[in-house]
Amino acid sequence: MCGIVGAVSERDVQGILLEGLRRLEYRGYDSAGMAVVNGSNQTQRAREVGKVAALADAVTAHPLEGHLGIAHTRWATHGVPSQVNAHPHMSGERLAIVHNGIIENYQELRDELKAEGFEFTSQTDTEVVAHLIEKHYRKLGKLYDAVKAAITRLRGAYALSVVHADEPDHMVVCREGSPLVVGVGIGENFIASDQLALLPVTDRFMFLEEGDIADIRRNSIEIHDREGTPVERDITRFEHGADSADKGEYRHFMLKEIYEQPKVIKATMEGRVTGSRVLEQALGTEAANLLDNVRHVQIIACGTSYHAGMVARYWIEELAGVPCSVEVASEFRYRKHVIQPDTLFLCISQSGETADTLAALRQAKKAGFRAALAICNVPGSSLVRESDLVIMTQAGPEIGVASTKAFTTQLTALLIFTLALARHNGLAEDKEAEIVKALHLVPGQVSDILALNAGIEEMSKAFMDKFHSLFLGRGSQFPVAMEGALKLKEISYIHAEAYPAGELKHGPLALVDSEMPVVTVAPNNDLVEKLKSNLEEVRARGGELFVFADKSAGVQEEEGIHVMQLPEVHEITAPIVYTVPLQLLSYHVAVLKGTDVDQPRNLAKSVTVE
Ligand code: HGA
Repeated sequence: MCGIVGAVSERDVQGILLEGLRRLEYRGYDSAGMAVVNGSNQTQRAREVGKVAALADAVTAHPLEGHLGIAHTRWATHGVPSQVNAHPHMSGERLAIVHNGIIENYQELRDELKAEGFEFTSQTDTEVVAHLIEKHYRKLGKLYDAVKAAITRLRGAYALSVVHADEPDHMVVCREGSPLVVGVGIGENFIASDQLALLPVTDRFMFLEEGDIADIRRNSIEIHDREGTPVERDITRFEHGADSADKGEYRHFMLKEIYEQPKVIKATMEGRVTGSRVLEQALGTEAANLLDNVRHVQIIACGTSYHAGMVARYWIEELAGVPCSVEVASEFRYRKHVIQPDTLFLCISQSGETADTLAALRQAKKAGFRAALAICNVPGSSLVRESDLVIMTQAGPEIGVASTKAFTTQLTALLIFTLALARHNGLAEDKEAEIVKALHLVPGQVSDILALNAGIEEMSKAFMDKFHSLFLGRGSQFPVAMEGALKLKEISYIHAEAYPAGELKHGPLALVDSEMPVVTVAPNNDLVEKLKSNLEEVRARGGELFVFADKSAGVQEEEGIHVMQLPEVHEITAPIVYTVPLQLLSYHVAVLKGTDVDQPRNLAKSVTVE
């Protein structure tokens, strides 16, 4: 999603803005621009199509000099990537604005403002906000009051930064549904979508909260919350390097990445959902048109991403009522397949360079699929460049070879996609709201699971001397069981097999004895009673069960059944939450066995070979 950066300083801000944009380029790179209020109190603007380098060339040739400025790198949602649609947008010659997000009611506002005489030069939703603020500015005479009044009319998601040449000593910023951080300097202050943009100029940050509006000056930062109450937000210091290439306080990258999940799941939702709705344009300018015409979804992926695709199949068929097939890329690419008309090709890869997935995508593009959608974690990767639509997961760099946060953010992105598709296929508004609300609870629920770490570590001791294990799940928890088994195999080298619980008596039950631990995930859904019978089948054969169960599911700790009670979770979002204890279980088993957790034998990250 787009990146914004802003600065108010005693020094010239052009260089700060450009460097900030370079660092934000992973968030969008179809065009870039900046606006600077110069020494003669004029707003000057430069905008270029393409990467930040094109803007850098333009402003090197014709510098924008001044002490107050805002800048933007765009990933279009409304209006094609072009110079006129690039940010900053202006109303008149003096007010400029950058925006990250989507204004859902932009058409209604645009009609209204047009009728009042405002002239539009772009197709974006953002320009509407520029004119709306200008309209209030003419009445109220203060930029802060104008922004405050204007945002009461906005529906959707936004982070905004606004400057006006009549008030050359400050910018006004606000956020609702899209990220915004204030960088605190000495005699200068900054704002950006992501603190990484500002690391060359400060290491002190204030994270604005939903509904906050802030007045940013060289020597002051004044913040009001949604109710208009003055508030202080804590200043946190960025630990250099702690965020990605450094394990920080953690013993392994994998553990650090497991613990990052609440934050990155939230980041993957940002700008894509409101409190009760999915913003489908966050999937791209062409999303609405495309989703209207999708009659079938073909998911292709490898490894952990394949398991994410398998969960999505349950969601897509249940919520959107659209048939969905899932296949591993290395199989799909080497067989003849029949393509149903109007099939969306959906490929999932953490790195965006997975050789088999890429090859399948390239084939698919020739084979007559309606369009290709990629779910990916690495901006600028081949998969991202070659797909028609992209949903970036915001997991950040994943260093541990065994994927953890990439998986749960893929699930988050897939659920958002499913809801957008489902809306085009008749999903009721209240059902969408129920699921979006449940999705908002996921980061907190994952934190609750992380708090159970010590108990899971204790449980892991029972696996240390075992050679085999079974993982069981039903419905959308079956792929979660598969992912749990894969984690255990990858890092502890214990043979683990996943089965749909109902398949147990069709073969694998023959393997069950006291040497074969059986791990089961049991959320409280309509399959839980059936699952309980499956557990009895195991117990009757002397098998030892390790059950991760919703505390309201009624699974009791007994001889041979170890139960870890988990918080109550909505049935649809349960696969995201239930993955986490299985990650922790594998992690602790691997640590006890002394394997190389982050770089397990024979494996590599980003599988760029067949
Ligand atoms: N809706 C605005 C901003 C898009 C955005 O935030 N993308 O990530 C536009 O289309 O310009």
